[in-house]
Amino acid sequence: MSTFAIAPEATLSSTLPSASEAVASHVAKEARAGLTATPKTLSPWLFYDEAGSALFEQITELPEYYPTRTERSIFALHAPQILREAATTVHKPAHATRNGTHATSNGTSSSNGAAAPMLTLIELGAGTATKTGLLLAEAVRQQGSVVYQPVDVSETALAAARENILANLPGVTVRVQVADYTREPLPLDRLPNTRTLALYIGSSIGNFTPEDARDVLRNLRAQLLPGDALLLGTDLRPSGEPTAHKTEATLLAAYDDAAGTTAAFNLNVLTRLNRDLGADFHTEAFRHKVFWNPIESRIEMHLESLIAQRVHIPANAAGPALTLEFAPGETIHTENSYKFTPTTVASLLTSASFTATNSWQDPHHLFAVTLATAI
Ligand code: AVJ
Repeated sequence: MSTFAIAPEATLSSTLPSASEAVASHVAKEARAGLTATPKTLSPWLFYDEAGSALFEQITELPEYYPTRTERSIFALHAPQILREAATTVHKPAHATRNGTHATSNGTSSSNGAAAPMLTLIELGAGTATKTGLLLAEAVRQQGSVVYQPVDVSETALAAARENILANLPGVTVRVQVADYTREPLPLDRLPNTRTLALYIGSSIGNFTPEDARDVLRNLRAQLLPGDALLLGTDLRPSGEPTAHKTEATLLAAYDDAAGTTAAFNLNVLTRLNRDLGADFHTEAFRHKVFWNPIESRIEMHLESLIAQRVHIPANAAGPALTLEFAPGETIHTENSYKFTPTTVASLLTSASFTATNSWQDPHHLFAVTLATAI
């Protein structure tokens, strides 16, 4: 053991704004814009400070929160087919005949005898990449090795992803990229005879309005070549059929669990603003509120003010001090989680110059994983 250690901080430059300072001013700007709007809103990315990220991890293990484990079960069952098709699907022009054996399939596997291209995987909003392991392991099985490029705003999540993959998945080369995939370009490393498979899983796309979702996919599409693939995970809306396993109640329970973890996750955003901005929210004067909006096809999460109250935010880099007035029952809209049908997934993909070639659902039609080709 060494007798002395250098503090890691000693290696950091003090002349440039640190990543955390950049985040802090982004928080200040976002909170100011959202809380001075009518109705009041806060962007869901504000949930994910350290405590919020830990609470989200807990949510993914709740009995009521089916999306994570359901998507994982789809990968566990279909990873071989998903990766094979991602590597070999040839986009056929829309007028090509198909025999209708798969209603959602309009691509075919190549049969020209040429070696399938190597897939390089990129993942948008990778986080700690826990679910991606099944796909990476299968990619290594099929092609011997794989380059994996996780993109996320969280440097610490990416570091955890890299450690976890290096320790558990030989054959995977990890190239992390710290970026906000909703706004920044995604520089891809492209080697000869490779095809990119972009992963956008976990129904993360569900946080965006249809227009913003289209723009996120267009930003991705701009970095891809025709023939590259996208694997999109989407939560499904209840079909409304009387025998359906998935109902509005299934959705409401997933976002308002008995243990109160989702409530804590939602309320934590106020604790974060108290800490990061010196605001004085009384979290016990707000309650977690969830409802299904069938017109917009989304779950909405709000924080409802239980009383008439004022909240102060001191002056900061984003502007002067603020006093926020809350009427009893007034809410802050903190999250939308859009729910899809195979048709709305396909048209979203089309609007961003992708075409769906196949999709997989769990037996209860809770969740869908759709493979698409860049056209
Ligand atoms: C991470 C956006 C997919 O919408 O289900 C979970 C976030 N919010 N419980 C979702 C979330 C409340 C989650 N996404």
